[in-house]
Amino acid sequence: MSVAAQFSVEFIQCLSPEGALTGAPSPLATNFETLRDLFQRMLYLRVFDTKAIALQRTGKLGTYASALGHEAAHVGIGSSLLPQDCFAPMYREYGAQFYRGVKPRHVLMYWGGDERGNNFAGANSELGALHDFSWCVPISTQCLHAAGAAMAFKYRGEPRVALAVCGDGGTSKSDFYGAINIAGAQQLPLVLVIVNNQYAISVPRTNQTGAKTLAQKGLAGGLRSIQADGNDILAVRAVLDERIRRLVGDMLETMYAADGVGLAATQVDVHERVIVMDTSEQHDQPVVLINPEITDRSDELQLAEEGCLSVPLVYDRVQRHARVTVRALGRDGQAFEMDTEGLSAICVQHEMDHLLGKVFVEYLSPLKRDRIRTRMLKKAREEERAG
Ligand SMILES: Cc1ncc(C[n+]2csc(CCOP(=O)(O)OP(=O)(O)O)c2C)c(N)n1
Repeated sequence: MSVAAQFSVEFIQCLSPEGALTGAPSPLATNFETLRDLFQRMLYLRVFDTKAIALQRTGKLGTYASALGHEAAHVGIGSSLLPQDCFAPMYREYGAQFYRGVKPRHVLMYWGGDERGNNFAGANSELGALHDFSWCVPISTQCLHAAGAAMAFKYRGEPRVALAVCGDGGTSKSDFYGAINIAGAQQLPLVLVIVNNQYAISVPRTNQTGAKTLAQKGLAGGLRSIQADGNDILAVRAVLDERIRRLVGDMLETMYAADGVGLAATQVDVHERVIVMDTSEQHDQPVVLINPEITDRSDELQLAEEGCLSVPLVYDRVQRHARVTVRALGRDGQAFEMDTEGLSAICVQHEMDHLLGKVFVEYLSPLKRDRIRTRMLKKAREEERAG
């Protein structure tokens, strides 16, 4: 008998139930400032949840979906999302939503029967969560809403992801499978997080599905699927940050193989705000910029020749700022600021343009652009003829 295909589901746990490290510490595990912030946010959520339950039990609040025991999962999600991403919650992910501008009073308004608490884009828009969907009680329909948003990001070439959360029970719904299917088929920037609390109201997980793991449902649609200990914030973050780490590794490999000095994620058709560059002579000093932002530009300009892996064999002179300062997260997830000049400054500006969908030839005169277009069409036709 031959085997058509084989799959496995990785399990990530960084902390034992007693809180001890299970292996080598991840970069996040030694970043005490971030750890303190994550712990404070989990504690804040627990305190809020305890109060909300008390209000509900004393008849001062209507239905309330408790987040007890979900703190690490929700705070892990909130801390890994970027502001421009899109979050599609179910009905209890307050710990993630507090990162995005939602306030405890909105939660209490909504569950108290005032729908204005659920209107992030309207009356409360100044508070943030502008890119997010509202709480979604119809089970797993939010997975399709997020898939739609991810489809739009891909179509518009925007470096953003959509992330939806559903429960273990929610994975039994066709909406969930539909989202997985379209995400795999169209390679969408969609992340689906299943928070498995073992029950869908009174129905245990074992009655919900015959699947050994819930993560394997993603494999069926062609998605990379990982299982993590949801009570372990380091594991939750390791999984959610892993996609970026893998992307950075692939991008560096592509850049060095093509003998380039910089590459933006959008050039490899990945809609994330990630840049890799190496302007050192020996090509041995890689720089990784995650979610980069130019914070300062010199008035002085420089004119220099540029080329681009996306427009092969085209070189021309472009005017840029002589020096720029860029702030970003590095490969280890730590924020840093870098002053650049010369080739390094050109590279930062060139790659930042890519993240905005702009290629360096757009700075050239219309005549030059026409000539380049004609040359490229001719080359494409020749390649087509040659098979
Ligand atoms: C379409 C639909 N059917 C039924 C319900 C009623 N309902 C509310 S919560 C729930 C259980 C959901 O379980 P799970 O997805 O595991 O999420 P959990 O609340 O346990 O985190 C159900 C069936 C609903 N909200 N929507």
